[in-house]
Amino acid sequence: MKNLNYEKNIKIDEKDALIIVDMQNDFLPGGSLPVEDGDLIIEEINMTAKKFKKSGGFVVLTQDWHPKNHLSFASNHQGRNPGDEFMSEDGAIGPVLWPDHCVQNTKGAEFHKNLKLDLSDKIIQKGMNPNVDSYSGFQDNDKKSETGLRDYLESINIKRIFVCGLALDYCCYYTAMDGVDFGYEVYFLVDLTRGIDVPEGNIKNALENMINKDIKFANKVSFK
Ligand code: VGL
Ligand code: ZN
Repeated sequence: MKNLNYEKNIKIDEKDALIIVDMQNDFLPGGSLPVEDGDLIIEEINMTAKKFKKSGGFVVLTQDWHPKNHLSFASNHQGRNPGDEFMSEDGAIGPVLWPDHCVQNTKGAEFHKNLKLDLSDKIIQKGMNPNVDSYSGFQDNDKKSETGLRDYLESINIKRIFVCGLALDYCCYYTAMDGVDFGYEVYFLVDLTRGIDVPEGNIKNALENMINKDIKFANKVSFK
């Protein structure tokens, strides 16, 4: 893989939005679908959110918000286990089945207690249709319905989005890719994500696809 090239001297203004993806208990250590070291990015995400607010930018949280009967859960398929390969024809579910996670109104679906919710301007929930998963913060996996994120960003005249949170190779990745398709200049905050890497090699693939999509990469030292 090519080395990631980090942008420098980014100055945040009122046309910029930080998209903090799925920083929920179930994706953090101790949760049902924990992303390794996911907790290590919380403080830096808070600092970055503060920077956006101070500079006139916006902060959006996404929240995975599934009904109990969601078909991405292995428990809703006879004889299947979390991690089993599963791909529905229209891409609505897959490429693997998950443990039950982020079930509506459970502790696991709540944002981590250390995440500074008062810095956020908007919460976008996704994954409510039991038959379709929604990795992207913008739309369902089958691309048939949107979450409201695009409408919100349009209403406040956002031109650039900065993606961070969990997980790098699922919800962050799909959010970033859709961001490009929906006309935004997209920055991926690599330090402020952690990945699942299921199936193996998934993180590498995601990064390569984002490079090829002309998504820009940023880290701690990228901001002015
Ligand atoms: C996610 C798998 C299932 C994520 C959500 O937030 O990356 N991954 N649901
Ligand atoms: Zn989910």
